[in-house]
Amino acid sequence: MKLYRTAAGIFVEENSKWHRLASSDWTALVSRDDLPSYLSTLLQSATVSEAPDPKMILAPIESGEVWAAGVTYFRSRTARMEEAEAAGGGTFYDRVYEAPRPELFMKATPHRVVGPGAAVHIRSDSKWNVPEPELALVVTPAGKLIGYTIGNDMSSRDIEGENPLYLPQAKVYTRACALGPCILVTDQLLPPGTLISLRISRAGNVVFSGETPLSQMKRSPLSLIEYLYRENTFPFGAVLLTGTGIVPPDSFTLEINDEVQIAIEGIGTLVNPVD
Ligand code: DO4
Ligand code: MG
Repeated sequence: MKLYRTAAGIFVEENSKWHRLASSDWTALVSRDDLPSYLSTLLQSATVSEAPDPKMILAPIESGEVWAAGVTYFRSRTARMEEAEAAGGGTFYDRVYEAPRPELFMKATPHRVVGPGAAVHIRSDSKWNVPEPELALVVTPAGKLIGYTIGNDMSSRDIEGENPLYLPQAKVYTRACALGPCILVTDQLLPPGTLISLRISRAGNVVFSGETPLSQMKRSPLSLIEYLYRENTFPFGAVLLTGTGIVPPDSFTLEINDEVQIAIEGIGTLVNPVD
């Protein structure tokens, strides 16, 4: 079951049939611990509607916060160790990869997030930028996992590599995060073989592509949620990005007008231009 937030209301897609919900209160819906069963019950008596116009689809967040985990894949650990070596920060990443406590950072508030088709941004004071394709967990105020979406954790690698203390500037700025296109509503874990793939196109040509199965992630979604909710409250819930396992080579940087396409099996594809 997939839940879409759109400019024309909230839609559910199940088995290629679309239903428009009577409620337009997105935050109340994604705050429900029983969302999977609640929607199943609603759909039993819901009438079928037209599919929403894809241009109307919005990011699946209205209130709340986006957080992110880092260095949860070996590929990210190695890329970070290389980029921070000259600054003396090389061993931090190795240590956090091995440590029980994960790296967690605040990524975005809703006004910094874009939805499908809207442009993600590269900082004008950075020369080395990459998208990070990540599985995103949708978590209720009570800390319950109720679904998944796709996240792009846009990152300025030269800024974070210059000094690990610059991480918030490398990660948090206007339009540094894309989410969407929907929430796959389920409280089940995804199969470990689920593939995350990234394709970056420039003037119609693919300039980078890569993929990783979820099984390469070192930490479990539930342990990341447990750490995030320790000593922390989320009155409107949280979206938690789970880290990247796909990093383009060091010679690659995003350019204005590139197109970033991230697909996760079972959820869909998130496409954003870059400006
Ligand atoms: O500490 C750097 C950030 C790591 C990150 O965002 C990732 O691994 O996805
Ligand atoms: Mg990341």
